[in-house]
Amino acid sequence: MIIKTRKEIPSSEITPEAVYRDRRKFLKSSLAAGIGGTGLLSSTLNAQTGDALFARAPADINLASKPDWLVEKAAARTDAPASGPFNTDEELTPFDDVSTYNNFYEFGTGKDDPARNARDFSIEPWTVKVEGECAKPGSYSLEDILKPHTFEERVFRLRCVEAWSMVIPWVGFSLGDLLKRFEPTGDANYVQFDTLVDSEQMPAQRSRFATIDWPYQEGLRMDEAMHPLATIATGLYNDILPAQNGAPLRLVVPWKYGFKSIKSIVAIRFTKTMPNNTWRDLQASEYGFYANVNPQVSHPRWSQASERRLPTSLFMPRRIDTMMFNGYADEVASLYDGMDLRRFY
Ligand SMILES: Nc1nc2c(c(=O)[nH]1)N[C@H]1C(S)=C(S)[C@@H](COP(=O)(O)O)O[C@H]1N2
Ligand SMILES: [Mo]
Repeated sequence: MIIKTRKEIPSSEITPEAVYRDRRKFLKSSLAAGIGGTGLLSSTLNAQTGDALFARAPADINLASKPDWLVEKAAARTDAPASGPFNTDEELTPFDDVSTYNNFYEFGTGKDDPARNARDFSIEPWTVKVEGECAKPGSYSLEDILKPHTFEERVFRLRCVEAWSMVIPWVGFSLGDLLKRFEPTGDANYVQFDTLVDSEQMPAQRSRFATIDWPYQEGLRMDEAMHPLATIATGLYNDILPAQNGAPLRLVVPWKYGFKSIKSIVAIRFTKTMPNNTWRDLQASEYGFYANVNPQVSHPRWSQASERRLPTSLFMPRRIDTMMFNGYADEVASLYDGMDLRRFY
């Protein structure tokens, strides 16, 4: 394998991830360590060698247009704290993988469907409806929702129930800080979220074979939603979210399986009783409401004891042990004191 020097890399091949790493000044010795190195990142190598083995669709911020104010806000985000649960020293998953290996069934069920089918996704205008048990329901513009909040970088592990995982540098803020603004009442025991329904833009919503009853929905218990780790993500890698990752705003609940982290949110609903969530609705015996990452509770069809840390290849399977609550047990385990986590999966 020929490793080119950086000088030879055409600027078109410098990935957002490369720019990010330069900016953060932690471009490690990944180039030099490339041959047989354990810290080798396939897509970084791909960008630097053109190695066809790992070729994927070109990664970009797929969007019809990007609101300037949001781009500026994402770029101005404060750095993640050096240590603690809002950061990790694990290797970041390259931007190319984060933005081309996706689950976003509205754009198709294949992992590369969202990156391909969401290219012209429009987030202007964007409205979020706030409903249910709160003092300030209403229809809010994206600016109303996001402008009051300071954006921070938060580097979290994302563990899909399918047993793959990534490490993603999100841009965002705590969900609780947003929810407080709507003044939930004493009857707000849960909060539910809906994804956009727009069959013009989301091809799988026009499919006669779609099994999901749109909108995609998710929910959290109120104390989970108010936990500081529960995050509204508005970007990743210093920029706004690519459409395929849930632009313009999505949930990121790092201690739960990825399906809880609902994308492209258009409704927030405070409820008294446990709300519907899409995957439980589809197959309640396999997917629950809580969906806490738990290596001891197997999915009926596979073990959850370990995971593939992307990017992987034949030569680099990168299988690692899955951690209780995805490694966030110190922060969140107390939310579930006295609960049987086998029963409430
Ligand atoms: N609206 C919507 N949100 C969604 C999904 C989806 O299909 N539709 N997939 C979920 C699943 S299963 C995972 S693992 C994560 C993946 O997020 P990512 O593609 O940004 O990595 O999004 C979650 N949010
Ligand atoms: Mo997932």
